[in-house]
Amino acid sequence: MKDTKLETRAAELTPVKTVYLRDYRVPDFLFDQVELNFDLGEEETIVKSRIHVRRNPEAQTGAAAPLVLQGEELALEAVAINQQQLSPADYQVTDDSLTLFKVPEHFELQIQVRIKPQENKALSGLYRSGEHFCTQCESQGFRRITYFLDRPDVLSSFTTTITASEARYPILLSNGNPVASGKLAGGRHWVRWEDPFKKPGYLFALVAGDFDLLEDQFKTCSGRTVALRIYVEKGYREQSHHAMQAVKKAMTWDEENYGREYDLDIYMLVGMSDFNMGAMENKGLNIFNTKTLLASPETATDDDFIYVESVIAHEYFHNWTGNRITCRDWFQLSIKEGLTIFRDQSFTEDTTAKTVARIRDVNALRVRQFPEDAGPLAHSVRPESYERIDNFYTSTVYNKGAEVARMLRTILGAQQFRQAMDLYFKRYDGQAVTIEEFVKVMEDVSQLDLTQFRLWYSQAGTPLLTVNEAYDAHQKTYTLTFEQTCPPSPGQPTKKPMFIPVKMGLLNPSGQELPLEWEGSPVSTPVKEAVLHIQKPKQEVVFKNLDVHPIPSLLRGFSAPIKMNFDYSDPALATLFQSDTDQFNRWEAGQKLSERCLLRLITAYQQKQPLHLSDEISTLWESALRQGPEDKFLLSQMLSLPSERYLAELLPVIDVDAIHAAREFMALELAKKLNSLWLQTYQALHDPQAPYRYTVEEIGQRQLKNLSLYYLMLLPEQVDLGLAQFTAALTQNMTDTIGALRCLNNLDHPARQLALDQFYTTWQQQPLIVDKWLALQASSKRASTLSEVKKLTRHPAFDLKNPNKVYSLIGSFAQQNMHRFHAPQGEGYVFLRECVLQLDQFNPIVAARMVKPLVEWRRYEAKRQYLMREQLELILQHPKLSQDVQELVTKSLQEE
Ligand code: B3K
Ligand code: ZN
Repeated sequence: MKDTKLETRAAELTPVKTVYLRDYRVPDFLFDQVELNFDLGEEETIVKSRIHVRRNPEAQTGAAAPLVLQGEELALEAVAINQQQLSPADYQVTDDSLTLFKVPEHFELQIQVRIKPQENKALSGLYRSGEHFCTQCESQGFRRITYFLDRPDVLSSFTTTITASEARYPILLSNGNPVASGKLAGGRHWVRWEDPFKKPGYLFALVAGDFDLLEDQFKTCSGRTVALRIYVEKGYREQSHHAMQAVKKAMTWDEENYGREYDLDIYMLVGMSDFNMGAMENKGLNIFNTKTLLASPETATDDDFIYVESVIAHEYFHNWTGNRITCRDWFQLSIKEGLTIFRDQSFTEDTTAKTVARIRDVNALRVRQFPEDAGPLAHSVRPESYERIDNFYTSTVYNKGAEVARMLRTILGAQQFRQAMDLYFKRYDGQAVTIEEFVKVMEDVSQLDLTQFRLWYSQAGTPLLTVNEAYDAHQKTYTLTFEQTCPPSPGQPTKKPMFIPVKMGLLNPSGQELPLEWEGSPVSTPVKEAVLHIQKPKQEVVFKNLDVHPIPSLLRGFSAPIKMNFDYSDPALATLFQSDTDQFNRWEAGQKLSERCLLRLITAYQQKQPLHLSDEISTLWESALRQGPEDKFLLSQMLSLPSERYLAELLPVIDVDAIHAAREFMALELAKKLNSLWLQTYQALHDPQAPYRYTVEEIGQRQLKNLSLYYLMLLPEQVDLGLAQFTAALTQNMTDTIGALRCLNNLDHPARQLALDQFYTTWQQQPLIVDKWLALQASSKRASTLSEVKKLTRHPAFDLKNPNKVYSLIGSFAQQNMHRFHAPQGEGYVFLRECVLQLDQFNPIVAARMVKPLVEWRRYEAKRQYLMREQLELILQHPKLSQDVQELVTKSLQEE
């Protein structure tokens, strides 16, 4: 179907320039040294820059090519070359550039601009957060500070001088080390910072204000002492101790696991309340959204504690994978993001609970990345083109990118992978590189041909691997046949077969591992676990000397980011659930069994049949609860049902009502069938007097306890139990407070409002806790949720200008609460469209993130498709639409 209306509208919109990977050219000029001077004022800020420029000897343009700098929202005051002021005839200024027509081979360029950080609500460039100044320059924020070659392959050393009122901004920070400071007339002062490491503009940072400071130090493996400083808003020092522990843990881990030592004498972390993303790895001066930095037992849950630790590790790890070695262009983003996510995931696996960490990462991949890879915005880990790079900080670039790095480790083995990483750091330190160069070190070290493996970077879509078995009792052979396909994605109608590493083992019917011997095995002696290299569209592997028909344990630890089909019998899954030595696959087998029950319930619901759950699962769960793994953290994962969003992925057409009804029914049945066991577990683990301690053991206990409470509170008689836990924990232990409030929140019972009110009254001064309060109400299963969310947008605690508030209220509703967001008459969609358009007027990055739930409209039934599409078209008709939102909406409406 040709959509002329859409085409007409697209023609009316601001023309968007598509950037292609194939158009990459080296920069025409290089900036060796950059001196910046900021004069911070209450109305406006003056930025002066002095840059040593030279023509790039490798430039593909001629010696007469002009110097074209990027710049947005800047008031140009003066430009000089070698101290000679230029006249307006010598240059041209547009909305997004400054072109200097005639420039020498080498010269000093001076520019002066005026900017208005106070009016910057896009939170990109230099802006205000409360009483502080702060920056966010990745990817293209530096051009909102001054005219610059704002691209990651132009690396310069920076000296930054900041001048401001001493009373209002006693602390003035930038990258590197402080080298000089002084006082000026009129109560002003200045500080100069020098960063000895060359960096692109996107890693520049400036922070100014009054802060609380937490200090510590770290002795590196070579014996140097690094000063650690955490700056937080006044009154939050006590909530930053966990972050300090995390920094030291991350620094040690990177030394031990990758041989990476910190390179500056100071490492600074700053918490900001207004921040579009989670955090930013600016050289030596990482800036964090407060939600990824602050945590104390009474204010943060176990999950928050783990999350804070992982984000701190992530930003720290960027110092080597991102800063010392950065990306050549934004298409290579995964070279720093995918790799660094893989590193922070490994850190969390090593420092908390290995299997649980893996389960959580796989769950996130399945519910976020898989739908993205199957939808209208699908792109490869290294995209071929973009309109707005901000739209490519995606789950594909980050999380699938991390899986690709993980597969390389699986294929090479831990030892060779480490050697390859060592070579990567040695070969490319101080450079801006490509994904190709990363793969090359893997090849050089392993001597493997990774040509086919490279498809993981260039081919979008989630491969589907169908596995069939045949046991020959006479020959004692067991044959597995692997067949792979990959669905088409935009711009990629046909796909090539991928290199899929399948880690696996075989169990006998009583759950013991069998020795593996097969033709083509790289080792001659039998092993218990193997990594098969699946590379052909159809491939057979024949295992020998097997006396019994084995149960295969496939794709252990989720060894490749794919979907896999194998027709297990229910008893085979039960055996894997009980006995597999791969803990991840134990969990996976249990999920598969639950998934089967849920799919049957969904069909029954759709056919208006009565819902029924057999005793199979509850029997299995009962024995797990009685004698399952000692690890309670893992057990709590094994006794959790697949999420609604996960189930949605399994259906050809998403039926939100059936999914919700089936899952609620099954949870309630499990609550009833195992009622006394849940209570027993709860009572055994609940001690309201016990102080909070952040240990893996105790996190596991709290998780299992709160899961038991969740099942118990599905039954009306247990309201008091939750209320009692809530009241006892309210000022002491946020994990238990939320554990109880999350359950109360779904009830049509006066206790709900009572608890929510008490929660707000107690914590209204703490913005991050108010965010929890908003998020909870937005994710309530109750029918009135949408009207409550609308009401909350007018609550004094809500602020559309603060991204955390937006993500908590609107994001939780539209992204987490499938059932209520997809209300049958489309009221949720109208609400989201209104929010997106309001947001888009001042913060396009956040607006574009919020529009995503509408983008996958094709996955729903005809009526919802129509209603969602209607809102997307209305968005497109708005007279002032950002390119960020425009790109996503247009792509989502394009013909398949
Ligand atoms: N590199 C930043 C993300 C910046 C996003 C720009 N739109 C945070 C991170 O991944 O560590
Ligand atoms: Zn990152």
